Amino acid sequence: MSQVLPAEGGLRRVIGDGQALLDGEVDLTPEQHLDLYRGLVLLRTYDERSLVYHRQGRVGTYAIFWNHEAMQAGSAFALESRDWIFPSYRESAIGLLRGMPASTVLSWWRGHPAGWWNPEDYNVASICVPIGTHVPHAVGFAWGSRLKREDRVAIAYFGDGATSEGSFHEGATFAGVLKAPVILFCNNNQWAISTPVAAQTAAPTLADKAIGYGMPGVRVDGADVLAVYEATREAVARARTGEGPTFVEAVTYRTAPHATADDPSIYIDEERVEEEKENECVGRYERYLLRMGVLTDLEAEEVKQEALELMRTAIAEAETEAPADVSLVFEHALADPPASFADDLLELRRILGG
Ligand SMILES: Cc1ncc(C[n+]2csc(CCOP(=O)(O)OP(=O)(O)O)c2C)c(N)n1
Ligand SMILES: [Mg+2]
Repeated sequence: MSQVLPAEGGLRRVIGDGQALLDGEVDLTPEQHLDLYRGLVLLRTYDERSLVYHRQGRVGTYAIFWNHEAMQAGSAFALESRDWIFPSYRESAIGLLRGMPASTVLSWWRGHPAGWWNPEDYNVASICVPIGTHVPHAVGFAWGSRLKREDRVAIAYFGDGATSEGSFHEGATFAGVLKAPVILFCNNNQWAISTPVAAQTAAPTLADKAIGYGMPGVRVDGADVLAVYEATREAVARARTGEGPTFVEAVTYRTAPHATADDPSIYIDEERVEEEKENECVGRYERYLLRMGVLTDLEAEEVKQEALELMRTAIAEAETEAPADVSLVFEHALADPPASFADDLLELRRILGG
């Protein structure tokens, strides 16, 4: 039986602090806990190594997701492999949880065509960079799957800022009206680059928006992987039984810059960042598993070393890809390219010195 504890500020919580705040339990076997932990560590390692690779000039601009791993791993763990994931740039590496090679994701951030995958290979849609435009895609996909009686659920990941976008509103409206089997998963890290969540809505919480679309809104502690898992599992069950969509608001505080090109020191609350780092999601779950006797320090170290090795191999693989020819930019832009593209390509080759 699962046991989800009510938490301060109306956020669902399962993991305690090893002291006064008691641990809850979820309905997972020790093996499942370890699988979830491996996924969490894999995402963390991907993220930390990517920042280093960026500083070394080996990947381009990169959207850091440090301390967002619990939202991603916890929610994805509640899905079946036939369910579809619609990620934003913040969930760029979520495909790793579906067996996508890390070199593919690294190639994406290197701007190389090897970074594109066939969504049907992993049931993971392309990474969406425009804010919120994938919400209607996920809803349409989920509705279509239902019409085809495929028993697939879709999940769309987006940020707090995305809830101000028209496409979020359109997608959520359709989802509610059509009872689409979809989960609208909002990563509320409280910032849209330098715009605080208070500037996105006058509603007390983002979950409050759900009622206007006729769907339940759930709020969870986004750094508590088990609370995220539980909340998403319930949403998945609702979707599968035809009850329709759920809006999940997973709350954290962004501890890293928006992306590698951002300097948050001029707008962010540094004290709050430090607090959040102290309580970051991988350490929290690790300590929980140690308390439960499901994990040992030695096993934790092995999991981390495996993930590091995987990343070392992946970056080496990504770097052995032959450089892509710039003509690809033009060839795949339009089905019927204008004649001027030929001149543009020549000009680009001249600029690049090719
Ligand atoms: C349609 C659109 N408008 C503006 C941008 C520029 N932009 C990139 S990230 C971002 C902030 C998004 O914040 P949020 O939705 O909270 O997601 P987070 O980055 O915090 O995960 C903006 C405005 C964009 N990518 N797409
Ligand atoms: Mg945000």
